[in-house]
Amino acid sequence: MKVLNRTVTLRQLVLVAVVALTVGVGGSAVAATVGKEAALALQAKQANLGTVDGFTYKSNTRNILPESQRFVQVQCPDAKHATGGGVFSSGGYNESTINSTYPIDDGDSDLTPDDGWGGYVDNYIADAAVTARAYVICK
Ligand SMILES: [Ca+2]
Ligand SMILES: [Ca+2]
Repeated sequence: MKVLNRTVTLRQLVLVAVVALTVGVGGSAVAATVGKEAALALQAKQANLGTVDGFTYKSNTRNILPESQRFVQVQCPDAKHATGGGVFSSGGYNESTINSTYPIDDGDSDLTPDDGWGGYVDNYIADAAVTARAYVICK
């Protein structure tokens, strides 16, 4: 067989195939590790920022992976209701946008969006995550 104007034996082809398979399996292992790290990075980081005059401030932070849109949300403590909130993104000009920000209903007995705050964040960066954070003020 001729490949790139060189005569290649069957044995050489098998060797190339084995190397390619090994690299492929190694690549899958690396991809699995990267996927696991990405999943860990995506885990929510909730923070209670304190209570003043009955108003409780909370935030929740998550990474928005490259070239993707994700929802970030934070819930009020039980028996408290959202009175306001917002969404932050660490991305700069032309790197990220806050697609939306609004009070959410988290599946309690009513349909009133009184349980927290959330929003969609877009990350346009090809090779880096941005940090998104939702804030809620609850009373
Ligand atoms: Ca509700
Ligand atoms: Ca509620």
